Amino acid sequence: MCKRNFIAISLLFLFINLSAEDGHSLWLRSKSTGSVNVVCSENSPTINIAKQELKQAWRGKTGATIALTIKSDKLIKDDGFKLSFNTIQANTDLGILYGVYELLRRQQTGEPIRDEIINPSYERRLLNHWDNLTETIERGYAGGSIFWRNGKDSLVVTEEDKTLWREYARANASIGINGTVINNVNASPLVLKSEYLMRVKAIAEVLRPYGVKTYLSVNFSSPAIIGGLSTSDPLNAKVIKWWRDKVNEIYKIIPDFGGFLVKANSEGQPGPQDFGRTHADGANMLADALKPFGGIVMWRAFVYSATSDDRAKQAYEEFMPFEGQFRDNVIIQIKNGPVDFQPREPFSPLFGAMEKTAVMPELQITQEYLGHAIHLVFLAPLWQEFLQSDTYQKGAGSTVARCTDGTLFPKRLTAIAGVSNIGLDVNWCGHHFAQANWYAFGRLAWNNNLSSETIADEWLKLTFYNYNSDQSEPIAFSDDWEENFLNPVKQIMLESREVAVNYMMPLGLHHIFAADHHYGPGPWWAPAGVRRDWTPPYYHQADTNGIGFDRTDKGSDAVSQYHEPLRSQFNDLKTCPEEYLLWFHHLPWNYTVKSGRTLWDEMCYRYDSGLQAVREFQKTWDRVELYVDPDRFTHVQSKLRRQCRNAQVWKDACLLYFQQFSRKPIPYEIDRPVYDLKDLIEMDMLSQ
Ligand code: BDP
Repeated sequence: MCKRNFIAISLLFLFINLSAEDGHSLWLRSKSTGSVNVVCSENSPTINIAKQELKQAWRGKTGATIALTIKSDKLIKDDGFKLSFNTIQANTDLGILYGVYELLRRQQTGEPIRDEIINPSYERRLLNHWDNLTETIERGYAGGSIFWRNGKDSLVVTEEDKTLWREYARANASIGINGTVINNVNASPLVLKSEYLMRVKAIAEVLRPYGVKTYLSVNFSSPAIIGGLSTSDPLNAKVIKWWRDKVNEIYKIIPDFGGFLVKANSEGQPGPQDFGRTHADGANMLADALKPFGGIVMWRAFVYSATSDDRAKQAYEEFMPFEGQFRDNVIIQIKNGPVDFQPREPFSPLFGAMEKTAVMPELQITQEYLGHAIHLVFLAPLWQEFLQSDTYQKGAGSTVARCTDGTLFPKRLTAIAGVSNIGLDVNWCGHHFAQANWYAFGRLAWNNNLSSETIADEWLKLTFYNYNSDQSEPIAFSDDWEENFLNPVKQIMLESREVAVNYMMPLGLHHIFAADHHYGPGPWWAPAGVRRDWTPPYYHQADTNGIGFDRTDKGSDAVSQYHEPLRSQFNDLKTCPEEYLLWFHHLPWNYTVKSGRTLWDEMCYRYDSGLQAVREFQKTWDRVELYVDPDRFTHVQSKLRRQCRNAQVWKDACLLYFQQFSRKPIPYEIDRPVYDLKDLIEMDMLSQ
């Protein structure tokens, strides 16, 4: 930093209130800088929130007038709205609220406000909470559940509960999320018992004014487990009646209930196959019960069996035979990749396959496979890569986004889900930067064409800009702030996913974690008795001849599940994108990659470059100290230190392990490993 800048920053530091922030306010930190007159003839809980938000965070001209108008316009869809300088028009109250949040965001980020109609990409934009009824969260890294408590009074609803749920609903509404599944997909049947439903009702009441609908994950065996029936066979008349009655009971207390999410016949969960029935039988039975009330079924396609030759092929094989057999209020919920939320996967071939059945993407916001709440990994680039992948379903340009958002199939139900990273931690997500992933999911669900850069830019401005203590800082961001904070930190965010891929599993490697924690490396991990498809050697297939999973037409032939020209592109080594090389091919260690290096050398370089990049992130972060309040600064600094140590472990573990097969030296210009493989294996050092 030059001396002039240093003085400027020091002065800035004196005048700006950098008081400690705990992150609880998320991206909603701004307070109004003046008064605004809101003209609106309507009154409803949602409209009242809209008015209040305008008054609370208005940063436009003092004394300006803004009209909120509910008037239908056929160009305004669903929850969309028309924004102009002094009016927000929408078809619904919720559309008005979304318009208000958009206007306020633009005032805060300095984005221009002009006449524009803004419609959401997806009709249903949902979070999925993997929260257990006992307060723990499956794959949750930010404390306990915000919805469920453990112990004696666990079903008593307190004022603190309601405050938290209200803050949660507000944050979701501010980014366009309009639904939430409040319990784990590995669902306890108890949630459907009347006493639990009363808590669900209380949650739904708090979320309702913010336009966030409540949904539940259900256990397919509920009729037998809590209903006392002898079976849960979906074609059995008593079972059908049990579900109908249960659905009636739910809608009586929650009239706008959203519907059910179901994980069936997957990882030990019960499902229709237990009774010789199909996914379509199971989903349709529930759909029929929900239909009269407008409810939907989100039926997950995350299925795989222990005996298959290739887990990546199974969802497609199991679901394609039922194409067109599902009711129109059923939507098949598919994870972005064919295996399981890995740092990088090609898109699941089920996108772009179904013509007559609605399908929806499931993304994972919680960083199960991307460093939990410890690593700074901004996920928008991963999701953007997925949404913009071309499936070629209806020729070139049939991106996943267009196949799922109603563009290519206009009459289908549209939805998108993100597995939440929210918990009881004060900052909600465990890592301040993990909030950016919640934010990014909402923004992409609203507009699946937004760029990662735009999202990062918005989020950083909203989350880190320091307002004067009297909140009077003008809208324009100082050059100095942009140059010294915004741009370098945005760069960290935008690079972070690729960097994580490099230090964890570059070149198409996947699922090489030790054990079930899905945190640290364990390419060797294969204890006796563990399902083969739950062990890394199943995925990397390393031996002295080479490494990688052969999914070409000479191997498992997973490539054939993709449309041409993708099938041939992935199948042919010359055209297979390098980032998917070892996903689709088993290659010799001395295979020459695009850089001209051997595969082994390239792996070494990639692992090392991932580690070096985290070191650079640390330097960049240390340089921005003057722009961040001390609490958030040191919190992130400490997480980055840990991420760096972890990246070192990843690099050493993977290179030293694979070196046993490659039998080649690590290129001498690369920093040497600092750990011994033996210690890494014995200690499972990163078992988070
Ligand atoms: C895997 C998780 C597991 C989930 C499962 C799912 O490890 O905890 O239950 O996905 O999505 O990624 O059902």
